[in-house]
Amino acid sequence: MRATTKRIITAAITGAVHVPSQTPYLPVTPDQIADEAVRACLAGAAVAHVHVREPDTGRPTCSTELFREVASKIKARCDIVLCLTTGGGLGMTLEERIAVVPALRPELASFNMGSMNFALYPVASKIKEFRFDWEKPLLEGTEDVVFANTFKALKHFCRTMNQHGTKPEVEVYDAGMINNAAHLIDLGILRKPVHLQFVMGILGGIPAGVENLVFLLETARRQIGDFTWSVCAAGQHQMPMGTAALVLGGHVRVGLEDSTYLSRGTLARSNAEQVEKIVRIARELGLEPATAQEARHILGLKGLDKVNF
Ligand code: KMH
Ligand code: ZN
Repeated sequence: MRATTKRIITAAITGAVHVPSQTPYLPVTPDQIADEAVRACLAGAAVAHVHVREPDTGRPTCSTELFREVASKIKARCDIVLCLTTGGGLGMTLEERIAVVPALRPELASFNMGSMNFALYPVASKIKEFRFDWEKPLLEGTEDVVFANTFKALKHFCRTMNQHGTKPEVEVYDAGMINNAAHLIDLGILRKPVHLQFVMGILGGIPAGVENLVFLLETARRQIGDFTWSVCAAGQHQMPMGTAALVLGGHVRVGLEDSTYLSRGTLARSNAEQVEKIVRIARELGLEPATAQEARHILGLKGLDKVNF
């Protein structure tokens, strides 16, 4: 069989990792987040991974009202697949994080496959001036934070997604999380075919690197069998690891959630700029960005007519 040349490009629009003081281009208000997602779609993204922030301060939140506002604004303007976060942000409870799934019944939602240190504190000392008083304590506090996703929580999140027809996008930050996913598959809770997002280069997770990506892929093939997969990598690793994913037959995520830069020393002015760059790279490799409809087919999603926003 001929391998498909279509690759799903996800744009992770704003996240909960970066703070507004790192870049003036980080979208914060519902209109900014929606505009960025629509522009990313026009540039070739088939999926927008969405977090929301308090409009006045840029602080990450998981308000279902804000999610609804953003999601409906995007849906009114384009057919991009929305992958809503259930990772949320630091300090959010499990119930707060999962609430968006029953409320909006999205096609796709992130599903963080285990607990880990999730450390952002080295960034704090690099920021000269903070615009908001929540930013420094939040970054520094990650020296003593565990991003908790116990098996009990994983089962609850996955069952909730199953109940609402939301496909889990399995976020894998390290090899042990593949083991966790295989366990949930064995229990019949996580349904195949699974979609894995390998998240590389987080302090607390696996370092970014081609050898490590190959190791994750081989481990997943042994443990899970067939699956679809994508790569996102933090900071300077974003484009090189995205390119490696394309070469190895995977899909790719870019976006300001993972890197505020377009290239060394140059801030990305929008998510669309990063999408355009990875589209250029893909085309040089003889690959084409999948449309949102093609992404729905590849991932086996329920369709935009079945969401609740
Ligand atoms: N922030 C990324 C490192 C989520 O939103 O659930 C991973 C992520 C997880 O996107
Ligand atoms: Zn995210």
